[in-house]
Amino acid sequence: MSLGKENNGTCERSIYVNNPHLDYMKDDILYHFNLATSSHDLPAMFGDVKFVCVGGSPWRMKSFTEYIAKELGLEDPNAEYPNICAGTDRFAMYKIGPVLSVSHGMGIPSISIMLHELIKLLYHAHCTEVTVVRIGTSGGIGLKPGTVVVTKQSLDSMFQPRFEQHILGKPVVRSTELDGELTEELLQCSKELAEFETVIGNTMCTLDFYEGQARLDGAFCSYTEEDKQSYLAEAYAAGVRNIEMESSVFAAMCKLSDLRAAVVCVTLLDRQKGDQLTSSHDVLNNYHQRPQTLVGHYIKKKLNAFKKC
Ligand code: R2B
Ligand code: URA
Repeated sequence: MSLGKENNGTCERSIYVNNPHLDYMKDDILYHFNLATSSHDLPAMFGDVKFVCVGGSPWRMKSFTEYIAKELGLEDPNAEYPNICAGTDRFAMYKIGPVLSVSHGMGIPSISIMLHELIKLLYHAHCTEVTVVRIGTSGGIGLKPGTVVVTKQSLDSMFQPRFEQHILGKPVVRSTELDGELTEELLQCSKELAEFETVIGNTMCTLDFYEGQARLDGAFCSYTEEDKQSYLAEAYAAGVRNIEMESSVFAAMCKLSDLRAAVVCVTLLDRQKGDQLTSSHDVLNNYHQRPQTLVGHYIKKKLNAFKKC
């Protein structure tokens, strides 16, 4: 499918998939969503989607849907929000109006499977003008816990803005560039809300929570506190303000499919001060809601602007 689709004389931004084999498939089974083109009317189910929010936990993605329903005035006290992916426990998916909310589990392999199927779903549903935001948690560097970071660039563990994957046994490097305008719009939303600190910064994406993030509290550790601190200082000098585990492949895959994308993660602790998550359940819960609140405000603002057009 081509990049832009002519529609009533206007060029709408479509979802781009780059796979000639898809054209020859009679059915496309989105196995981890328990959906398929032959058994589900994907355009009817998802054709109106304009915003997709993805996050690690199924529970949090359901709570995001409940929150956004209230914010958009689409709440129905008698309605349950059914998990569209019921029938599989791999991922959970909820929809309210033009907002789709999908869980992706932890780490690059898990989110990458979800994104392949999500991108095909949006493509089969003929969606246009879709914005995708990952809302999540992270460890901060030099920031007060609870600060929200909107990612400027997703960097690998050597502080390069790239995502490397092996395809047919060969390394393929992809760009992790995100949408600069969307990043700035999200920062502006945070200023309007004035509820918590938000910064724009680079995000380091790692393959592991423990050794990959220079923690001293894993089952194995072959470095000293000084080694850890000097690595985190190097990261800070490269503009890294937080560390998480999915942003690189998220940025790379959204860029390949021409999806407007952003990453918004709250920092749960300052990694220069420790490794363990010692804050109370209530404090962590409050932090978890911050990316949701920010993205909720952004969606509401955009939808109000659409209505005025
Ligand atoms: C943030 O938090 C998770 C690890 O606790 C991981 O999915 C991530 O990116
Ligand atoms: N998620 C991460 O990946 N790292 C942290 O330190 C906290 C949350």
